[in-house]
Amino acid sequence: SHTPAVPNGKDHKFNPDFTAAVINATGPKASPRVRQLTASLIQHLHDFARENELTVDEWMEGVELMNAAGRMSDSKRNEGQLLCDILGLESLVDEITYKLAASAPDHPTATAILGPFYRHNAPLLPNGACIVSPEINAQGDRTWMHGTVTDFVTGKPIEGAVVDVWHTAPNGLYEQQDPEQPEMNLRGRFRTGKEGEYGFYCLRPVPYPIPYDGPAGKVLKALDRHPYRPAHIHFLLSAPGYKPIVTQIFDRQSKYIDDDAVFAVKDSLIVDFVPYQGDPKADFELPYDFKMASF
Ligand code: MBD
Ligand code: FE
Repeated sequence: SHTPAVPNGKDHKFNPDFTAAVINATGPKASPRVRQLTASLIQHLHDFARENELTVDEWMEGVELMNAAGRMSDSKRNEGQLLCDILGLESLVDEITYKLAASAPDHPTATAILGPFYRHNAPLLPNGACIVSPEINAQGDRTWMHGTVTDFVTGKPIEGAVVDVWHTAPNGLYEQQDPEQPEMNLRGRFRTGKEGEYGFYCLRPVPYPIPYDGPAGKVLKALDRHPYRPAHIHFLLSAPGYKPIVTQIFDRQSKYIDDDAVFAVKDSLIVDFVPYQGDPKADFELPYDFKMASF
């Protein structure tokens, strides 16, 4: 009868041969990329367990953490992503994915992580519209944000680019976390005009804690870390013929600008809100130009 090879038959799982056998269990139809990624993942996971002499109880705690994150991973509570964020993984893969774009001379707008609170199909609004519900607009620092979207090589305006924006209310909650806010509050999509121009009213955001009453919070607590993010506004830019840009901008004056719980701040994305006199609808002005790279 067939004698099973390592890994099924031998009592020496500490042996690196065991890891090789697990990796080699991958079949011939696995795609090269899947083969490469899983081989590396298995290697690192096994090394991690060996180096730390991981116990069954400790491993099971990790499993339960992932299961708990999974149970919360609806659109309102994307804890799988949040766990990655507090471990710096989303920021790292953002950097790896976009490092070439960011190192080009006079580079396009830097990227930053998407985060767990993006929603598709934010309302398409005309330039000059306000993304804040009237009730909440009265509670915050009203801001006129405006600028252009241009091609970073030619400097030419990009007409018809879509600026998709989202940020939190003054209570630190995104609209989908907060039953008091109207649907799609503090979200909008704006299309640039002939000169690449866009403009909308929003609020000057505030620093706030990421959700810390779930698995991510448990990890932060165990690590003696705080859950706060500096004040930020999210963007997803897209335009025909151009690489989409996922990014955030950060308020220079905000607490936690140097200590973001999810490690997303980049110097080139730090902005200044300017006290604004010229407009009865705004307390601050925020000029900001985006630069995109063509495919
Ligand atoms: C956020 O608001 C956010 O932007 C990220 C990246 C993670 C958690 C909460
Ligand atoms: Fe955010």
